[in-house]
Amino acid sequence: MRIDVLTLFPDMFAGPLDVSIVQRARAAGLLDLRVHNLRQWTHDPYHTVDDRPFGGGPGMVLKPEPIFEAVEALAGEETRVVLTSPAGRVFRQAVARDLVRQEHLLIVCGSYEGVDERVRDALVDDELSIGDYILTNGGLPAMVIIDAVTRLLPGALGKDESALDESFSRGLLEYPQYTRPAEFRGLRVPDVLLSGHHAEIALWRAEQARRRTEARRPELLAGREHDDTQRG
Ligand code: JCQ
Repeated sequence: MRIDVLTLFPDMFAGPLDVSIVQRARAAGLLDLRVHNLRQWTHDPYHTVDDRPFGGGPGMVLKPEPIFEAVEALAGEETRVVLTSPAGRVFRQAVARDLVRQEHLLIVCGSYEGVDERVRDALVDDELSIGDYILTNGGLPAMVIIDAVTRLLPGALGKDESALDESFSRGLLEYPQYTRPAEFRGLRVPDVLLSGHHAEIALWRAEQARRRTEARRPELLAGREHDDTQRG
């Protein structure tokens, strides 16, 4: 899969995508990631990317011309163009599963300044939010999307990682996990996990996951009755 990113802050992308599973996927040729500075598609001496909003008001707006030129240079017939913004539909695991099917993603990083609406109208296939808060720019949302999508690429996870993933992807929060020692500073691991009774352990974990989900994210349980995508 190829992912291009269009950003005003390409330096942000060094680090998070150079480690762990994403780096391994890049090294293995599963992910071809290319980060581009939007200013590369300006033609004036100041490399202007924004301007004042028509109709007045505070702040600046990202100009359409550099974004149009960049998208036209980078996108092909099969490219899905994504804009990151708090006004988008919420990026969830189901959206990651959908995006990973694409041959090519082009992620346009929005900015707190806002983006000329003609970018949305003419270029953007999908406007995505990673949650209800305002960030300074779309770099972090882009990295979140890239991380979540990359680990779904066939071959990106090792055998153990994939197995773990399946057991956690049933629409519930995780059950509690413990490792050695069985007692640490007087805090004991639940007896059932030390018992060796696999059926009992599975039951205990299912119950813990359900209780924890009920307490912290009840809307996940409510949604599940009508949604068989998370159980298969
Ligand atoms: C993305 N959740 C928060 C901020 C406007 C028009 O585009 C904008 C983009 C941003 C940066 O992204 C976010 C965000 N998901 O703040 C304002």
